[in-house]
Order: sequence, then structure tokens, then C-alpha cells
Amino acid sequence: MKDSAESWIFQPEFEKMPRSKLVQLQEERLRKIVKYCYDKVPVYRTKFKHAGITPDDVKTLDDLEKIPFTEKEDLRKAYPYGMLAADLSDVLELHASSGTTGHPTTCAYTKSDLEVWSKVMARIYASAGTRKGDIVQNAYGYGLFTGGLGFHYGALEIGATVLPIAAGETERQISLAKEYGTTVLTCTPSYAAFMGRYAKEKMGIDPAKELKWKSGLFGAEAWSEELRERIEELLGLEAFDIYGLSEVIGPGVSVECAEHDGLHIEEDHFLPEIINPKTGERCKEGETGELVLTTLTRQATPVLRFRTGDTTAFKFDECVCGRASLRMDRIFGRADDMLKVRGVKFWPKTVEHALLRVDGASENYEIVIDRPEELDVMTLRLEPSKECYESVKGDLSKLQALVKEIDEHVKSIVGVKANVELVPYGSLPRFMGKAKRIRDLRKQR
Ligand code: DLL
Repeated sequence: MKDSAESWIFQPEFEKMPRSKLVQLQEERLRKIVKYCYDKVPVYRTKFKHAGITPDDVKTLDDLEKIPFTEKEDLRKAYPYGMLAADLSDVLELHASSGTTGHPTTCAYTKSDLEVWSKVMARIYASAGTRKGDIVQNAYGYGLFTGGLGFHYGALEIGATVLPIAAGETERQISLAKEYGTTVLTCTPSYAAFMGRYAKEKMGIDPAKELKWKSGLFGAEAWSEELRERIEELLGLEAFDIYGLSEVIGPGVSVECAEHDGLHIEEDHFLPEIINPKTGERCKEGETGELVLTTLTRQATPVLRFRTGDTTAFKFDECVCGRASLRMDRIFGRADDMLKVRGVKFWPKTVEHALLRVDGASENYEIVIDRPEELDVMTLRLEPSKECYESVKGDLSKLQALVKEIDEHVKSIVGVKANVELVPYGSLPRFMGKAKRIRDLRKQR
């Protein structure tokens, strides 16, 4: 790894705010946003009515639990403008989140929202050591996906230089990284890994030695510690996990600091809770559950107790970095992504964790689940790494040994037997944005 990125704190007055003062600020903002949502958005008024409450019933953080949840479905039903709390003429930017499972949802930003977004993204960059003088290669998709512009605004706010290259054109990414000497890479973790392999294998460039990337801000999808290690080694940078979602702001809800021990939540803007997804009740301290977020300052599309569908747990111990904010564990996955095979439940990320522990396994894999008769069958289609693929060509015994090792790892870590199928190097799809690695054929039967 290259020199560790030196983290710093962009807005210490908020990020290091003593808890009692922060709670006071959160409660002030909560009262205001609750009244604002009630006054401006009929959906909230109806929800409050059904729950038998008015904004006057919400005064403290403890009262938050009285407020009904907002679900993704509420936002879908209200598409395109039903959740808008500000005047449309005050909206400066509109994003629509991808509608893979139905209607899209609208995420709108007023001037003030864009300012908040820039500030929280600047905090996120600072946490990864980015400063004025850095050149950020922003390889998140620009457009309606919030990744591109969120990382763009944050870089401007911090005074860094941005190369707004967006996702794709991998050869150009590597050439420009070399020519311009970009120092920070921002993209999805799957694309970061792909870029590293591409540089080495197709262009004969070793990014760890020949590029200046010192840190990478990777998010938008769940990724394992093993993938982090691989990316760091391949690209010669320090990798930071960053979390966010369009319905709340885009990227910018939480980020790792140099300790890499959970993600600090920007709590003065996003009020977090963790609930049991089945009962809707708050989890006990440290328990894992579904993350629920309330936006405290959002003007255009504020959300109250939005169920993110993402599974995590809070970390309450103090962080040595000096930030006083609550931390969350890295996201295990989305509740609706959890797989159940032969009765065993697990996250796709756990499969990745098991897989990437095996030398010779590449990070290009696909999980296929089917139920040809009564029983579920999980097949793990995997490319061996290029080195492995080339060294074992034709040697069946070596390939068999690799299959056996993967098989054993998956069985012991995931708890389910998988049929391991090695496929030629380069045959599985590559992803510039969020990776899609699961094919659940049971749903089509
Ligand atoms: O993915 C915003 C974003 C862009 C975050 C760039 C980080 C970096 P959406 O497209 O609305 O927004 O998707 C949000 O992606 O609910 C999670 O399920 C997942 N997700 C985002 N960040 C992480 C992460 C952006 N660091 C959905 N780890 C969320 C795991 C993540 N999952």
C-alpha cells in the first residue's frame, strides 16, 4: 500500500459536536422538519392522521418513534411530484432513482439542499484525506444516478480538482490517470477492481506503481473486506467505504475515517435509527437491523423515518479520529437481497468474502440459484484469476484443487453447498456501475 491518506475534519464544529449539543440541534431540526413535512406534503398529513398524531406530538428524539415510517412504495406512488415539499420553481436539480422494481422515485434539490450535499460530501472527502491540490478522478456515473454529481460537488467544495470522466471507457480512464496524475479515485468497488485488472492485463500498466492514486472512495453497493484488500493491493491506494441513497441525499450519509472501523454518520443532517424489519420496533444497542433515516435539513424532498432496506448495526464506542458522530457497520446488504438457499439465509457479500479468501479466485463471479426439482441448487460460476488461468491451462488436477478449495470455503463460511463451476477468464460480465451478480432462477419458475 502507498502512504496512508491523512484524514482531516472538514467541519469540526458539527463533526466533533458534543452529544448533548448535537441532540439539542437534532431536536430543533426535527421539530421544524416534521412541521414542514406536515404542512407541505399531503402524504405525511394523511400518515399523521392515521397514526393519530400532529407535529406538536414530536418534540424530542424519543417522540420520533410515534411517526409512521416512509416506505419506498410511498415515494413510488407519489411519483413524480407528490413528495415535493418545496415549490417546483425553487428546485434546482431533479434526479430519478432507477425504477428496476417499479416506478422510479423523485429526488429533488433546492439551492440549500445542494449546499448541504456539497458540505457533507466535502466531509466525506476530508475523511479520506482529500485536499485542495488533489485531482479527483470521478468515475461514478453522471446523470440521474446521484453518484457522479454528488462526488463532483464535494470535490469542488473542498477545492480539489475534478476530472469528471464518469464510468466507462476504461482504457481512457487509465491513460488519463497516468497523464494527469490523478490522486483520488471515486467509483463503485466492482469498477475499481475491474480498472485495476484492465490496466495490468490489457495495458501493461501496474497502477500500484505507475499511478498516483492514494485513496479511493468506493460505495453504491455492498462489498467485502476481501475485495477491499484486493483493490488496495491492485491499485496501491487506501480504500474508503462510503454510503448513501438517492431518497435521502445521494452519496454523503456516512463514510469511513482512516480507522476503517465503521462509517461515521452525518448525524446533524440525517437522523439514524435501526429497527427490526419484521416488527418495526427499535433494535437494542448494537443489534443488527434495518437502517431508517430521517432527513433533518432537506427542503425539496424531505423524508421522515425512511426505511432504507439496508442492514447494519450501530457502533457506539468512541473513535480515535476525534469525530463524535455515531458509526454504523459496513452494510451487509439489502434485506431484499438476502438469499435463502435450502433454508439457509445469507448475504451475497458473505459468498464474496468466502470466495476471495482463495488464492486463484478472481473477483468475477456469479451466483445462480435454481430449484430444478424440490431442492434449491446454488451454482457459483467463477473466473479463476488471470495468472491462475494461464498457469493451469490444461492441467485438470490444478483446476480440480481450486474447485475443491472454493467449495470447502463456501461450505464452511456460508453454510451452504455450492456447485463450483470455473468459467474461462474474461467470460463473465464486467460492471462500470453497480454489479449484478445474482441470478435467482427460482423466481422464473
Ligand atoms: O448508490 C448513492 C451512492 C453513490 C452511494 C455513490 C455511494 C457512492 P442509490 O442508487 O439510490 O444511491 O442506491 C442506494 O445502494 O440503499 C444501498 O443498498 C446501496 N449502497 C449505497 N452505498 C453503499 C455502501 C447510491 N457503501 C442503495 N455499501 C442503498 C453497501 C451501499 N451498499
